[in-house]
Amino acid sequence: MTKYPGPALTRTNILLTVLFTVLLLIVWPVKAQADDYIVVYRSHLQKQNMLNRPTFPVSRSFTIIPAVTAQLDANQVKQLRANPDVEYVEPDYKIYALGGPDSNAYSSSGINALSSSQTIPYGITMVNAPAVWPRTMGAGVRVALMDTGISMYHPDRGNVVDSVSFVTGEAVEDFAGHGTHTSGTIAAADNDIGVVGVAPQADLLIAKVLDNTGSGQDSWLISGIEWAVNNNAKVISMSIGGYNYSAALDTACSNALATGTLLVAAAGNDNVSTPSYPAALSSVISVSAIDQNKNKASFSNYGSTIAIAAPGVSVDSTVPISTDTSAVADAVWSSTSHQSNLVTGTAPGSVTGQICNCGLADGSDQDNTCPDNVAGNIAHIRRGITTFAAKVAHAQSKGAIGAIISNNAHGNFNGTLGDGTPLVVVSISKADGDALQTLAQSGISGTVSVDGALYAYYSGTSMACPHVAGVAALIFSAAHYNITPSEVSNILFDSAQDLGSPGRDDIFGHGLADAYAALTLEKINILTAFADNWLQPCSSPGWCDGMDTNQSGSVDFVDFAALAQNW
Ligand SMILES: [Ca+2]
Ligand SMILES: [Ca+2]
Repeated sequence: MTKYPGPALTRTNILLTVLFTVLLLIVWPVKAQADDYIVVYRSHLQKQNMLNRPTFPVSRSFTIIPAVTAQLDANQVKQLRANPDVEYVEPDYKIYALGGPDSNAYSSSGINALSSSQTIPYGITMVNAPAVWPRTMGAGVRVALMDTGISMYHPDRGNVVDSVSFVTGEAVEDFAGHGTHTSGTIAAADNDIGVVGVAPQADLLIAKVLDNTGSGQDSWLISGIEWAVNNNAKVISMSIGGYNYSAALDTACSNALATGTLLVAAAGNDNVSTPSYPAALSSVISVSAIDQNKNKASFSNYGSTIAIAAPGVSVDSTVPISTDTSAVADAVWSSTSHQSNLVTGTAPGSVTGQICNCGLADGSDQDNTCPDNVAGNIAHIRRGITTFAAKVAHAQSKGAIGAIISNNAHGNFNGTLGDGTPLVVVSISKADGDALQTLAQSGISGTVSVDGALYAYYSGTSMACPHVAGVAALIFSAAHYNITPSEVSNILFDSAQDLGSPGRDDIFGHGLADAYAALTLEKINILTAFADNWLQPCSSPGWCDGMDTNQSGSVDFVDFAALAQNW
């Protein structure tokens, strides 16, 4: 065997190699690539032990599962996987909103302006919600929405009892549109405008777990589920999905179900049988989409995990005005319109009042503070120094109802608030601002308006999911005892309108969700339970906990009378 001698390792060669390597590191510093991971410990105690002496920077910590999230490089992942305290480490997968505007979403004139009447979208009727509204509109039931947030100052917004953003650097305010749309299908207000949701009196818990582009990560969703459970959500609606299975998300959903929360998710929009998560998890009700004719939506996923179907094609619901690119902003004074742009995050509508100079509205001195008479009037704010959000918040704190932000450089501009505002806010050019500044000194009134679509047609299994979440809320609300999530899902499935091949199938699951049939079945169930348990002792916690109204230890005629009163 011939050995080929390699180059001699002379001192000069070694030195050159070292120098070259150092040079390489200086010119191209090689940083180990770090990605987002979920690190799941064997117990909460073991997780806490690590947090007491962290060996890596933790970005999120959970209570619903013994886990944290962190940015880790391959070497750190390897070390953690070898750590006996760690059960597993998995990538923090991306998840996405599963619906969006139709091609003509905003073009229909009927939904653009606020009219003096309310229309019931076809899907609300198709799930038979109006038929049960005389009995319940979902009052007293908390439905948590895992989505892109909500347009907080939408005039047809449902009853939001609490909200939080789990998206770093983004407020709850929905600049995507998706979350406002799904929230409207669940609980848009029953009033004389726009649309109405399946359960318009339900209490909404808004968790922003998708950013303003509609994407998120499993860990953000887990944070949202944890928050929903801690805030006594009865239903969690997830119009979200991705094709990567996460054991951490699986455990979080199972734990949420075990604490009494029903979970519903969109099946996915790729017309495939591939399981999408969280929908395909065993603890989650997976919803496929149908159209106005109760046919499968062309895009809807299908397969063995589909549990139920609901309308998801061209669904009319609420959207933030700033998602309408043809929305029109206007600022009028001296009987003249001045070229204006809406400031993203503005409330829709039109306000009229005195225009008051607020300078930079940063509160730094008298010239840059809104005067007291701005209350109930319009603030004129100059651009510069601080954020539009801070300026508008200052004007709001002084009671302004609208704001005009004028440029500090030539021409017009587009601005964005970090959060939503109840004020109508537009921007104007520097030239118009300079003129307005002078006019406002001697007193002038004007009108600020933002007009555009507050409703739009969206399609996706994302639109089907909140129909089912709403029907579940109606069942919880109407139930005559402490009903459990598994009892609610059984009622949902057993009362669904069978579609397609007889019985459960892989396209429609158990069929179309039907609120009227569900509440009828709930009544039959309760009567059956009364008959089966009449005068029997309530030995263990169960259904008669909520039915034994006189706490006699069994269900009797007193309890039946109480039931009949609320029938
Ligand atoms: Ca309405
Ligand atoms: Ca069927």
